Amino acid sequence: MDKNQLTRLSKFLSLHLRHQPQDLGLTLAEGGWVQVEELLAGAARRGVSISRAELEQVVTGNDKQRFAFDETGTRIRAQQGHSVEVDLQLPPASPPAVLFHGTVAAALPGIHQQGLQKMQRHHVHLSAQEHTAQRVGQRRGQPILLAIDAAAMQQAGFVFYESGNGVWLTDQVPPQYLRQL
Ligand code: HQG
Repeated sequence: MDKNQLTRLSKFLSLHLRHQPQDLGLTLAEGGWVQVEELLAGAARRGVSISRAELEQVVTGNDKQRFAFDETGTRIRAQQGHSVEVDLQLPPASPPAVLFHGTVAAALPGIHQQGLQKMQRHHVHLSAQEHTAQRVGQRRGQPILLAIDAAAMQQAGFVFYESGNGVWLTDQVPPQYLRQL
């Protein structure tokens, strides 16, 4: 597959493994998993023919490691970013002292007032690296970087999770833990 085909397939998988599994006749099991065979059959019914080899290429070649197989290789899931109700069963983890979030100016009034909220997703998404947060912000325009005092949050009892692809997740970030860079 060339790069465009990979991107198209990655978007197709994101749509169905995070947001609309029912469109392919799928239900996400605990942990967000679906049977690979059911996924491929569901896609085929919609006229999207995907081979096992192509699926493996998307999983391993994905720039953000968005998807993962289970240890047996028979199930697949999105590592984060779901909008459907799903418990990813991630264990709480200890974050780096400072985390980053990339956003845009239009979001700042709301963020100053309510802190970072999860919006349509299950968690607020944070990055350990500034440049990653920069890229996330850039999706929406001129990026604005926020630093999060994760150490203070953890001390105050907020719980963090690390997704399989290194995104830090938490329920919310109140304004007092945010600083604009
Ligand atoms: C903003 C992509 C107003 C927040 C990326 C963001 C990431 C508020 C937007 C992942 C707010 C939500 C997540 C408040 C937060 N008032 N605006 N109180 N609180 N916001 O897409 O972090 O390609 O749900 O700043 O690379 O941008 O999907 O979150 O601008 O890793 O794998 O509301 O999605 O990954 O937007 O991105 P999103 P995000 P994938």
